[in-house]
Amino acid sequence: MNEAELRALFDEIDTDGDGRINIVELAEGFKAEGAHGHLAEEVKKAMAADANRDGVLDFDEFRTLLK
Ligand SMILES: [Ca+2]
Ligand SMILES: [Ca+2]
Repeated sequence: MNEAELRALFDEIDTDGDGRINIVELAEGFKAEGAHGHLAEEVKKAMAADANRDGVLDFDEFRTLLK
């Protein structure tokens, strides 16, 4: 996934457009992608990428997650 694709996906998940993905947006995003497995587990795994522990994923953290 290149930078532009990452940005597009980020913007898609960031439904309120504040430049950060919160846990609700993340859960909705996984649902929209038709995530397999346990949704809560997927969200928990994703939030492990929250390096500065502010409870939301910024673009850098999101990029790290999908790398
Ligand atoms: Ca957001
Ligand atoms: Ca963060």
